[in-house]
Parts: sequence; structure tokens; C-alpha cells
Amino acid sequence: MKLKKFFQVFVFAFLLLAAVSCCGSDTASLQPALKDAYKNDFLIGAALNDNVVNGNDPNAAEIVEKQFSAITAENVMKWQIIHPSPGDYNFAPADRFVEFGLKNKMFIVGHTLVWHHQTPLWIFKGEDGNDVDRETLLARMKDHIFTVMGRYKGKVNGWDVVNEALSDDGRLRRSKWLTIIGEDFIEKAFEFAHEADPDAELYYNDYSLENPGKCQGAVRIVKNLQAKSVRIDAVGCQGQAWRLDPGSPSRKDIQNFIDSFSALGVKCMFTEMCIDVLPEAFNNAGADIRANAQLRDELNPYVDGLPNKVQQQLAHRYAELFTIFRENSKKISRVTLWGVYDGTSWLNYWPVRGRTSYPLLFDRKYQPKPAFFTVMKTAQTKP
Ligand code: 9MR
Repeated sequence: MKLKKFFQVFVFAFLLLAAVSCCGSDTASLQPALKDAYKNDFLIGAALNDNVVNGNDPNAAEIVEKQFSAITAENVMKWQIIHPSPGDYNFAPADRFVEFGLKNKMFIVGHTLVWHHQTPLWIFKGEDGNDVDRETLLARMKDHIFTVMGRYKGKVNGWDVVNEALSDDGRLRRSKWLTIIGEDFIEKAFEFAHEADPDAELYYNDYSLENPGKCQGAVRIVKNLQAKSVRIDAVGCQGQAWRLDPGSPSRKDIQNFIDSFSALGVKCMFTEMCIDVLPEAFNNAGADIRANAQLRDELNPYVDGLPNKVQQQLAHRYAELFTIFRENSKKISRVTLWGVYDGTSWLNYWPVRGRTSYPLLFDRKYQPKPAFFTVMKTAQTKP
């Protein structure tokens, strides 16, 4: 009898211990994170603004440390910020960003070296106020790439070397880079980047690459680099402001993007993902930062919170997209969200300034949204 009692107490104590250790106060930290759930598929990244790494937004930093295996500089490495005037480099914010990634053993992405926006006008002008010649602009480009990449050599793992060089029709955008240097400005940028850090991965990055016409433009860029034996590792389809509608973009177009580049032997990445749940301000497909519409009530319907129905649609749409990514995981090296949580998403400012937007996996209170859980669940289902 005594033995039976002893046995009962023993079993009870064992069960109690087991319950405390797996469901105790630390349950949250025991839950797998996005980066763990997708570790056999691809890197999972987020774009970080300076507040995430400078201590002003510790809750966001905590999310990033726990959930993401890759980080992209949302703004601090853009020419205008890191190199505002000739010879004057502002490295402090980029240094903080890189330190944060190193401390957390993350894959660090530099964004971006050659772009037509956030690029100061002095780059293209001589002392007389006229456009400089090709050789001068190439020298400035090389100096910038060598200085910035050189500083983070061996620390930043991959660079968006050229960003958004294509127009929506798939032809090269008539930027100052193109009109002053000529079509080979892209290969020159990649050559300089490879020279500056031979171990860094090098990327071409653009929005709307899911559109077949624009995708073909990027295919031409990659083929041209390859024909000249210039290094390119991957192409980034931004996935900016994709929509809830399963046709925007469609599975077929996303698959076409993936297949087009894997056929060329380069990896695909989705580099700036965010899903726009708000009414279309105008036909603003893409991510041209010049697009701008007036704030009107009907364009900003969810100031007091996202209705449950839309929340569920968003969760479903994220799951649908991650299902496609997982099916293609051998061809995809990284999926990065453009921001950490809804409160600081750029879709609160674009294409209408001042809206309340809900494009990411964490809400304004830093809590995981239903979309976070469907993305986690997608990682566990068989592709
Ligand atoms: O999210 C970025 C926002 O904070 C900046 O004001 C804006 C202009 O520099 O750029 C946003 O990021 C862009 C990225 O650098 C390139 N692809 C489109 C992104 C959204 O405009």
C-alpha cells in the first residue's frame, strides 16, 4: 500500500515537472521562430530602420533578434545618407546596422550602391553645373563603391549593387547613370563591386519583376553580365505592395520570375515584401517612390483597426505566397519583409502619406498577427 502511494506521488511529481518545463512562463521563447521554421528553405529577413538598431525601438529589435536570419538596411546605406556630399561620408548609422547584424550572427545585406533615387544631384554635375562626362561619373561610382563596400568588407554578405534600373516596360530607365555612362553602367557597377569585395554576393534588385515584360528586362541584364563573365549571384524581386487579390501578382507570374532566373543559374530572392490591404489610391502597381496621392477618408478605412475579415484574408494571402516560395525553396535564397511591424512600414507613407497600413507580420503593438501564424504553419506543411 505504502509502495502504491509512493508511486502515485512520484508520477504526479514527474508530470508536474514535465508540464512546467514545456508550458511554463517561458512558453514564448520555446516557440520556434520564423528563421528556424524556414531554416531548411531560405533565409528570412527584415529591413531595418535606424531606430531598430540605435536603441530607440527595443521591442522591434527583440523581434528581429528572435525571428530573422537576415537584415537589409532600409535607408542608412543609400547614397544620399551615407555619402551626402563629395568626400563626406556619414558612416555612423550604417556602422550601427552592421554591428547589430554581426552581434546576432545574421546575414547582412547592403542596400543599395547604384540607384536613381536618394542619389544626390552633385554626383552627376561638374563645377560648371553641367552634366559630367562618362569617365568622371565612372570614377565617382567606383570611388563610392570601393569606399562603402571596402569599409564593410567581410562583414556585409551581399549587396544590391544596382537597384531599379528598369522601366515598367522592361527597357532601361533613362536615369542619369544611363544617359551619361551608357548601357554598360550596370556591368561597370558589378565589376567595381566584385573588385571591392570579391567574397560578397552581388544582386540586381527591382520592383514588379513578377510582370513578364519587366522580368525579361532583368533577364537581359543577367545574360549580358554573364556573357561578359561579370559576377552576379541573385536577382531580387522586391514584392513591394503586393495585394490581397490572388492575381496581384498571380502564382503563374511569380513562378515565371523564379524559373526565368534559375534557368540562368542565379538565385531568386524576394527582397522587400509587404502586402497592401488598403484601397488602391490610383493605378500604383510597383514601388516608384514618386507616386503620391492626396489623403482622403475613403483611402484610409482602417484607422481604428483591421476588421477580422481582412485580417484573415491577409493571413491567407501570406500563406499562399509562402507556399509558392517553399515549393521553390531550392531556387530561392532569401525572403525579406520590408520592415519589422506595421507601425513603421513605409506603406503608411506611400503612395498616400498618413494612412494606417497593415502590411507586415507584426502589429503596432509588436504582437504576431494571424498572418505570422499561417506563415509559420506553412513552414510545416509538405511542399
Ligand atoms: O522604405 C524606404 C523609405 O523609408 C524611404 O523613404 C524610401 C526612399 O528612400 O525608400 C523606401 O525603400 C525603397 C527601397 O529602398 C527600394 N525599393 C522601394 C522601397 C520603397 O520605396
